Amino acid sequence: MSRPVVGIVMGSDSDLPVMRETAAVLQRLDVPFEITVASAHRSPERAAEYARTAAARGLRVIVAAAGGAAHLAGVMAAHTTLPVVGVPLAGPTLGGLDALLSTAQMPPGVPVGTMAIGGWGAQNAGWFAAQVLALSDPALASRLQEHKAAMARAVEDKARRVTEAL
Ligand code: RP5
Repeated sequence: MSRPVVGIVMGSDSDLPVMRETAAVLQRLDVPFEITVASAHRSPERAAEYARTAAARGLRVIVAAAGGAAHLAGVMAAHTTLPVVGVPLAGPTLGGLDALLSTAQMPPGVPVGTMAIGGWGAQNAGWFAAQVLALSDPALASRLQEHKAAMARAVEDKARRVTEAL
């Protein structure tokens, strides 16, 4: 098993059903990752320590997901210069808009690359992390290229089926 290069960190284990989607994309692309729980509010020391030690442990991208007042990705970005990808998750109210704004509205100098709310964002966090890693991994770049070609073929098939349905 290769050393993880992507770290997925979630505010709670209740975020796992959505964040499995990031894991699935990384598994599909054969990108080694780790996944854990750390909370910006409930375990601030653990969260800071995770980010501070991430680069030395071999991680190259951090994906941070949280719901509500979602400060986890921002805390990651505060403690590392690795690229941080934020995934805002929907809580019981506000549909994730709270988490989207908390994750995206970072002050200058401390960026979080913020994805869409929920499952789309979780999937794209995987694709985005892979695209960052592909800058120095030609084999991964080629797998990403194959994926783009497959998506384009799928659209062609849909267009043909729509035409044939009428
Ligand atoms: C956030 O609060 C977590 O990321 C989660 O989305 C939400 C609820 O957490 P639990 O109460 O389910 O642990 O910090």
